[in-house]
Amino acid sequence: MISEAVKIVQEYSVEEVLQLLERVQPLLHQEPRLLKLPNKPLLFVGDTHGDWESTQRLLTKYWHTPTIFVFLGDYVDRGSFQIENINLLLYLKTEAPNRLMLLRGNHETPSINRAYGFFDRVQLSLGDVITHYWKVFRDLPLAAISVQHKIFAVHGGIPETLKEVQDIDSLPMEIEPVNPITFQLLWNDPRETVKGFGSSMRGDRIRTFGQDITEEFMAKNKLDLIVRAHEVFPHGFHEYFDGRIISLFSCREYHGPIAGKALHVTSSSERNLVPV
Ligand SMILES: [Mn+2]
Repeated sequence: MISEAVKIVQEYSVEEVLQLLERVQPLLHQEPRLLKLPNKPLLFVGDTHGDWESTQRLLTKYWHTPTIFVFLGDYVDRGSFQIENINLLLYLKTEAPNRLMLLRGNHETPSINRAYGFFDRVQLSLGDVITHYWKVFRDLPLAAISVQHKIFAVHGGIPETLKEVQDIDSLPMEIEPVNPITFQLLWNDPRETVKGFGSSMRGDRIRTFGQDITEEFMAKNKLDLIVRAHEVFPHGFHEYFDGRIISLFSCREYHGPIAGKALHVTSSSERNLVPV
């Protein structure tokens, strides 16, 4: 299945890419902004940034199992196979919408695509179709929750002004996220040294958050774990706050080699970091 999908995506014409984007957009549009994950084993995948070999390896490894894939965003920009990477994931979404969940990362936005390569790459290889990708990115869900495994999944982190986790469901679908809650879901970072919310080197509208915020959020929402991405670690993962948050990075190359990791959660909620 995966090797067939890879072949299909490799041979796409511009017309076929447009058809794919038109097929997948309504599918994503009808998903809730806060996905409820099914009662199944889960594989969480961090940033892939155009490293579609990493994506293929993980898909191949678990596709024949009952595992549901939860990709945490940042599919495009930077790597060599950005278009192939996002097209493969979107194609599989159309073929098996319940097998993989695609969350939005901060790189699935126009301003970041203009700065980090996806805009130029699309313009060069496909012509004037970037706005069709942006409509698809607008409709990607923003977070996911597993009641059974007690896991919350998001690209960045906990937003400062989020009152109830259910409020994520009523966030607007924006091509360029302006809503501060949406923006911070995609951008915020946990920090061991921060109490409450703190400033971020990444920018004015972005916040860092400490263990106190994390514990409060988790208690309120009956969670055991937050899985997020958004930061590079040489070993592909980092545990924050005594393992309350696991941060994943799933590329095998990023200014040098990376031992990319994904997180597999079994039906009995056992957690295993798996190499990409
Ligand atoms: Mn990111």
